[in-house]
Amino acid sequence: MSRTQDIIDMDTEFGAHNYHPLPVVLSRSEGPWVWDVEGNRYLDCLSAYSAVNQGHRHPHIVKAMKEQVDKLDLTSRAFHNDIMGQFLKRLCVYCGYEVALPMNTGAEAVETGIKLARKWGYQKKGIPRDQAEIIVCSGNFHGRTTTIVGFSTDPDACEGYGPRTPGFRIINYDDIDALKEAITPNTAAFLVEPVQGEAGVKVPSEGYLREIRRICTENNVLLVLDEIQTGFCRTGKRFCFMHEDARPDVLLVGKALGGGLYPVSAALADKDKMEVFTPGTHGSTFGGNPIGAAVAIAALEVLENERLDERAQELGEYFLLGLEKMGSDKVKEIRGKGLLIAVELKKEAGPARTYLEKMRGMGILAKDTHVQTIRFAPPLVVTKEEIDWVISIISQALE
Ligand code: IF1
Repeated sequence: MSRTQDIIDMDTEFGAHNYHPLPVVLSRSEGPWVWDVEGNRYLDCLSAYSAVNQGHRHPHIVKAMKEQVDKLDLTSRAFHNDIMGQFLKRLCVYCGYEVALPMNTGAEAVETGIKLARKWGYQKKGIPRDQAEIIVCSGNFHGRTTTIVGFSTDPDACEGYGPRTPGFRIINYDDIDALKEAITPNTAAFLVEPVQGEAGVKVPSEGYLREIRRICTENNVLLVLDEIQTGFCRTGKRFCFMHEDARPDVLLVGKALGGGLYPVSAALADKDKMEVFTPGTHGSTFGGNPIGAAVAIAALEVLENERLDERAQELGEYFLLGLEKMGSDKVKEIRGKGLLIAVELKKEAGPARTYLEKMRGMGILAKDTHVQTIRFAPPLVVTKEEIDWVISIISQALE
């Protein structure tokens, strides 16, 4: 039995079977690269779903984490600690908001956005008690809590977890008229992803974000943008909403805020909205903890110092152009924004997973979504030469 198979067997025996990973066992990482237990090297084209935008084990973030570990660990929010404030200030400045509420996972940031929107709806908009509605989109992915999967349209994510939390109304994505029609006097918020990641990197029509911003303002509805996957430079700007000047009332962030080293998430808003939270009305044991705060400060510093927004923009265009030049007859559509890219295969090409297995054999790790689509989202520190190489492998795999 190989070492790889032994480890996979142990995962399979002792772990719940809620995933079906490629049969590769990773044991080391650096920058855009990862290595398996047999010593094979792969270019990571998933970046842990954009949680590793800064590259694996970025030395600046690792250093900050190690220094913090030697000073102060968890204190809880019952007391102040000497680093959370610096983290929140830095995050607010980076994102352009007055206040942030720190949590840990993306789903918790989304739950925070939902609670904020409902409470704002009752206190500020005057929606009658327990009548608040939040509009969401079909094909959404916002996390896996019971409430969040309750407004999912993906059977894998939501089947068997009913009853669904009431108060959500589902409309088509990228459909302005549907939004206008769905708004009622009881609508507190529109919760949406600026690019739908899990739905297969669905990039909405040009002007969509600008238009939803305008409609929400016009109707006194909060725009809550889930930038957990698209944020922190992935799409070529600090945040995807910046492509269309569509600053949301509530911005939800996670993933790359922890630089791949620690789960850190947050909801950001201005004071007039965030003030609906008062002591005891929301929180978490680990949100704002010193280790996470130190990691997040360093993660933000890397994004700024290395201008990863500009880099994602430039390399994203380069990657897309290279894929288009490849001209494979198996490809139905190539789409993306910045370094969040998808190659959708024609039905007759068979499932994407077959090609992913081939690419793995040639040194690239990527992930399919919805059977027919391969997603490419390498760390933003990847080089042009590495992208050239990735394209040559994709091209060979599709032959
Ligand atoms: C899994 C998908 C990606 C997210 C957006 C909130 C969350 C996510 C836009 C929740 C999380 C992850 C979760 C991960 C797979 C992955 C994913 F395929 F499931 F949809 F990235 F595309 N909003 N996405 O993308 O954040 O609570 O996980 O920190 O296996 O569930 P979380």
